[in-house]
Amino acid sequence: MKIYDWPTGPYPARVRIAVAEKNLRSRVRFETVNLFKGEHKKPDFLAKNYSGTLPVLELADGTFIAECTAITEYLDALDGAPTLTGKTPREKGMIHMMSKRAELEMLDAISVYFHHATPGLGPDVEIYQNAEWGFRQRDKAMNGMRYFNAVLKRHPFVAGEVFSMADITVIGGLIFAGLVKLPVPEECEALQAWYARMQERPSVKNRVTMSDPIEA
Ligand SMILES: N[C@@H](CCC(=O)N[C@@H](CS)C(=O)NCC(=O)O)C(=O)O
Repeated sequence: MKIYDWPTGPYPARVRIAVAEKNLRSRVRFETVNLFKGEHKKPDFLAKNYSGTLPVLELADGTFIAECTAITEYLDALDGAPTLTGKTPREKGMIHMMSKRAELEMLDAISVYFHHATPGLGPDVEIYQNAEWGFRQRDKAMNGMRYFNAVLKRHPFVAGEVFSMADITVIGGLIFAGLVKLPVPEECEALQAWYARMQERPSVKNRVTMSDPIEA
């Protein structure tokens, strides 16, 4: 399998963490697509992913799977023993909901802030910016952090009692928050304590360096 990737990107981080959690590193080859040069908006990349975003998984038969959630679901299903996306219908529903909520309320909102209210990927790539929209999304993301803080006061992981894709999505959000210097509000102690625990997981800690050496 090949993953089109940007090693330090918050969305690619989600898939890198999933690869590590599923012990799939030896079956994956990463290929860097330079976001700051706008390589993800060029026709040959758009032919792989219409949305022009990273990461994208390419299968041996030439199938392209974009969207972190879809890629994670694919990787998790490969060994017939899902650990990230739920085993029972209830777990699957809860994990998908909480992961989507983490995108809507935090990660994607921070992404909009980055692309609209900061220099983002630079003037050659950011051809339309709307700063007011960006700042609104920043405020939405801060409220999202307060929401996940409340969730994590009730149980140890984002979707309940076990680590899942929903945790990975919130981790992606906080990685992005760190990159754009949006601090987690001081009162969000449960979220901060959970994030400190998450950063101790080898899959999270080693997500950037895992790209070398290429083993497969
Ligand atoms: N919904 C997509 C979002 C992916 C995304 O926004 N990826 C970032 C990389 S960190 C990207 O490609 N940004 C470039 C851009 O939006 O121009 C997913 O879950 O995979």
